[in-house]
Amino acid sequence: MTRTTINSSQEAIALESKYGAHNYHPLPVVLKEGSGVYLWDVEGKKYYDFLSAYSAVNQGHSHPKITQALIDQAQKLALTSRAFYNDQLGAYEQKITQTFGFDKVLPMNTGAEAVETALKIARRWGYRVKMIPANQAKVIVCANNFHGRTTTIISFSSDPTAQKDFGPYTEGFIQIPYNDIPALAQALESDPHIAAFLVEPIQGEAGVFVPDPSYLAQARALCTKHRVLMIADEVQTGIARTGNLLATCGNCTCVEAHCSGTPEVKPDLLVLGKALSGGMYPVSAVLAQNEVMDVIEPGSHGSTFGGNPIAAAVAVAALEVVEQEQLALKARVLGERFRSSLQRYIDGSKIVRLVRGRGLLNAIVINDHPDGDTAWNICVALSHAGLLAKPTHGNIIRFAPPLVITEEQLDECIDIITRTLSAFEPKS
Ligand code: IF1
Repeated sequence: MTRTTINSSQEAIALESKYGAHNYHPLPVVLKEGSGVYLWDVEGKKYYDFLSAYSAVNQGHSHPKITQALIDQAQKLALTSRAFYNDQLGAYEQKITQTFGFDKVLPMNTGAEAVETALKIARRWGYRVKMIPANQAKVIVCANNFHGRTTTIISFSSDPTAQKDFGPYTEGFIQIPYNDIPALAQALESDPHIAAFLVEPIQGEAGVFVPDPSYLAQARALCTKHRVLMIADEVQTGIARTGNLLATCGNCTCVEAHCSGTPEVKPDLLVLGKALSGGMYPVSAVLAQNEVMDVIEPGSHGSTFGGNPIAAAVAVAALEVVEQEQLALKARVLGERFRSSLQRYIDGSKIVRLVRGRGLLNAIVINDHPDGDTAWNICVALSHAGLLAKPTHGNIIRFAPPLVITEEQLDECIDIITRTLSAFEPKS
């Protein structure tokens, strides 16, 4: 059978519609090439990428250093399974544990796998260290969370679209409101069998909800007080996206002298993914200190591709790019520029309610019903103007460019965004 070549966007869309599961509703843009902050579609139209594959491409599309690491390793040795050692994994494990300040890492592939891994480690720690009775371990989660799409993870989702008709659901989860310390305190006091608290430092999918400045530190203190493991899901907020190496930032060996992180917030389990590989390859990780990670013994967890030589080589290069190009500092400075520029527009706008975020993870809330289509129509108009973004929920548009964006490119994008928004303002 001959290999099909795509000659138009319409052809590509038709093939996906016919042969692909309809588990997404993409914007009608068919991308063919990417470099840095730019993407090109099949017809050669150029775009600024303001989604970064949901913060996986922090280092920019096809970063030369990361791409070269992939090519070099792929031409030597791609996969051995963990039945044997390989010459890349140990160096990567040393790099990532020293970068983020933990004793050990368990390498996986997708973010959801890493979240599942963290839940398994927390439960087993609960039984073997905290001495919770068998099968009684509970994990506290937040409403409006997003941690992936596996059956266990959607079991504690509050999004019907993600959860409905996928039952029966995994038990052992207590859901509390996000950014609500009294609710966390009450949940911790209500049940002696709680093993962990799973939290996103910023709720990305929910609409880039940034919690109160003291939330994570207070949650950390409560978890310590009740001997409950704090699991930070930094799959989307990690790797410099929010203006620090981590949004929790606890005691990592951040190279940024201007780190404004809150050092006292060091989770017991740190979950990373997405930009850990710069978007080049599925790489995720769970990091912990020995007294937690050592509940895992040979045969108790793993995956075919977890810790493979390509993932290891690519992740080392991706972390080096973050350090060498000071992407956390860039995200912090340019994020402040973005929000202050957008705020000046919002002060005179009738269709944009607010802008919020940290670093270069930001969102605007459109003055429309959550089920309205204004945000979608704005994103279609933005694509016509050469900028790609996508609504999260209904009336919220997330803006998350690669962190390698320059100040002048950002200013051009702010101009595109504000000009496009103004076309949707009611005619006074
Ligand atoms: C989709 C959302 C974002 C994540 C956090 C774990 C995972 C994700 C905080 C799982 C993944 C992705 C999944 C992707 C779209 C995107 C997403 F819209 F789904 F919710 F970013 F907000 N923790 N987020 O954000 O990582 O298994 O995907 O590698 O499923 O549509 P994964």
